Amino acid sequence: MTATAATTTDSSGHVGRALRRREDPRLITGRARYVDDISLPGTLWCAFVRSPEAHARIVSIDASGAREWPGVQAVFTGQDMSDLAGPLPLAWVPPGITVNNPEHWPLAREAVKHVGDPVAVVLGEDRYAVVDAAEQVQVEYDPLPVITDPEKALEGPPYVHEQFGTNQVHEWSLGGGDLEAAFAEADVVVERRVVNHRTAGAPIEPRGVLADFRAGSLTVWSATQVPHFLRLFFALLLGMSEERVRVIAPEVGGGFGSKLQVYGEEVLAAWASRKLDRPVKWIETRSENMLAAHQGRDQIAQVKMGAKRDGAITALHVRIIADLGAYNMLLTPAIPSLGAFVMSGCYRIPAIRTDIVGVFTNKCPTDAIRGAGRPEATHMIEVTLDQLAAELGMDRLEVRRRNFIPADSFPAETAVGVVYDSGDYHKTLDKLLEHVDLEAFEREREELRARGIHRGIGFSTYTEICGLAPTRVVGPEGFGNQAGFWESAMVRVHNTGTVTAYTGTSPHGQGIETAFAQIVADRLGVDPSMVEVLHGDTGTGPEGRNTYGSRSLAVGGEALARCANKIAEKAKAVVAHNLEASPEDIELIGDRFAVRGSPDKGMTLAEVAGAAYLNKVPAGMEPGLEETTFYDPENFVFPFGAHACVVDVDAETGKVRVVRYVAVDDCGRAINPLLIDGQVHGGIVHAIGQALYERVHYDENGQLVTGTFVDYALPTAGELPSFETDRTETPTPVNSLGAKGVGEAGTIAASAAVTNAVIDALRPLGVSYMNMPLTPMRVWAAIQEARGAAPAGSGAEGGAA
Ligand code: MCN
Repeated sequence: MTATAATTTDSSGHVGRALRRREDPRLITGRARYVDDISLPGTLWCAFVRSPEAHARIVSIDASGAREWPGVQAVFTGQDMSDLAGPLPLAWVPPGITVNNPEHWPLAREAVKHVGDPVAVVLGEDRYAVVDAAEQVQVEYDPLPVITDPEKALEGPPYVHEQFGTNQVHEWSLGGGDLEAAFAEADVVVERRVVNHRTAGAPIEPRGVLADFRAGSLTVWSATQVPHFLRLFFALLLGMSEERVRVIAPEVGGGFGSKLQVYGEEVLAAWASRKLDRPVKWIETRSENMLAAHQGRDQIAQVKMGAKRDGAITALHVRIIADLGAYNMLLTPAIPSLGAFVMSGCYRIPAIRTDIVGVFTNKCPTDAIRGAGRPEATHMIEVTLDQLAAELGMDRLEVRRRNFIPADSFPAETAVGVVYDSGDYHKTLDKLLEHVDLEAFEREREELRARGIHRGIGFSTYTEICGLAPTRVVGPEGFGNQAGFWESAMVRVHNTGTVTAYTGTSPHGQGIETAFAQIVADRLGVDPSMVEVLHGDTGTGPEGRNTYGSRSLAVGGEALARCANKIAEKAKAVVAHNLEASPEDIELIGDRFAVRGSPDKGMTLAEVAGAAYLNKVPAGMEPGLEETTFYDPENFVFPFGAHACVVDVDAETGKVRVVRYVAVDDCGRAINPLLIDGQVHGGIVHAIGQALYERVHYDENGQLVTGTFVDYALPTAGELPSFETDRTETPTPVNSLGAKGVGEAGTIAASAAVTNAVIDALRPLGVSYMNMPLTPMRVWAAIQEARGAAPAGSGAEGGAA
């Protein structure tokens, strides 16, 4: 699915080379080990009884039928878990504000708040019998009024959680500059309602957990992005000490943010294993995943942008209503805030303000889904910027160029006080236009129009904030987490000179094992095949902070680079000691630590290790060759890029076809271009999916209408063109690798490019604005509305749900 430009960025060393993913052979030959592949003798299987009601009081639960079912060992309800030390965690709250936070238990206790809320669990010997048994559990519900529309929810009752007397979860603002004066200065102000609808994580593998409490210790295998977080919360909630808890994330099967969570099902499995003294396993079905794994986006934004006649943006004000669903989960209320930090996009905007209101509704909770707040922000900015250009009668790219933060002004502080590390936005846009011949496009467009085909092109230029850390910003003194944010690494050189590298990140599809081996190999003078990269097991390497927010490379990779540097430094001292030279004179040349000027005089890593383990080291130095590093960066990193999308719209049916997609991204120094392309591809698909097909939809009774992949339309290769990717490399000064993140870039950029392309195609028909998802029905309705054939509001603005 690709046409890729550069494959190699550096002629020396392994970093920069497009090495194939070492993960893939096991994945594509079925040799990878997922949770479901792990079997322990005596395991009990779980099946959850989930609420069919969106909001109801639990009157009674009669589990007698299930208890009598063959092979059933236990049935538990919420009341049975009263020994849990506390409810499920909300770990990150924007500082200085009040967040209404209802208790959220693994099994609902008195009332259910959304369809799929678990009320009971059946445990038994047989995987399938427990599902049948769960159907025997009789739950009497007393239905309560349901609210699903977040705007109505803010107006008054019914309340999702009666005790707060409101559906508002929280209010939070971030701004800088004199907004009122900046709008007064503007010649033109555009205002649009930008709806970013709810999506699902839809990982390849649903969730799964196997918990084994044995002789006072708990081992849990879980399809999670955050094994270290799970260990902490298992310990806290079960009243155990952390060293007695080990969490392993084997092959995870993708997460896309939806496995950055401490789920009730995980806690329940651990709790039940201890209670019953048996291993406990739960493998989620796809429809359960659609019902009960956290979802994402779901924001309605009123976006107001002011500019001078020459296109200079003076002000941006965004008011977001974020539908957070029925509960706060690990990071729920913090997610919309992440967008606020980059609401300037690539532009110099003197005054800016984001006001966020979080709202409870009777839906599954939202939390981080790939991009988490930043796709929403980019969509708001880039779609509104096109609207502004139309209002000004200016070229869309010209308005962008007019406002780009110039390359020579980095590090650049935005109006909200965020400091962008490095950037060259003109360069990525120039490179994009090398691939997209706009004159040829216009000629083609005219020809197609004559044949009744409406072709459009849309652009999106973006920057994002990633590399989650540093503690000074996201820790207790900053944005309000209880924990520090850094990453760890450990490098062990074995007697034979092979290397084991441990990372505190926990990849689940990104290809980190390949990239991290490249980084370590270069620093130690070995081939990447000699470096084994281990991750996702709290029982092995040091404490870790895991994978999300495109942090693994920029934070975890840098930690590993620094750790390998420590090994290299020790190696130099050992070589100097053994060859009677000065450590300053030892340098790594190819595969040898050699004496400068005498390349024949040197030692390979294997020889260094041999000496180090024989204690042939300088006086006072410890034997062995193993180091640990914790790295807490000074700043985030800010990747950027320019994307273009070409679409054809069939005005008769409203069907949109993506004809071409070109992406030029800059994630600083490219460690492995092949991995970057893979990430960009996946990210773009994610966003095209949202723009055109995917939508989690609840009806007004809170019933999930899109509970399967038949109704929740994930795009397949059949709907997509071959992507064209290229890149520029603007190193970050934040880390020694010069690398920024890329795992979310495509998702962050692409929905605006697609939306702008569709609007561009439809402008001649009188359609000037549309909200996602741009389904045939909605596009058709917008065309009818523009033709005066349908009432206003039938299509273009889109609903809230
Ligand atoms: N990379 C590189 N050079 C760079 C930057 C990154 O070679 N300058 C490579 C890295 O080595 C890594 C990949 O690109 O193999 C992504 O790295 P990074 O941007 O650090 O992102 P993370 O590894 O932290 O991954 C998290 C990110 C997020 S937040 C989501 S959500 C997401 C994503 O990655 N979920 C994914 N990509 C995914 N890919 C798969 N297959 N499955 C998911 O669930």
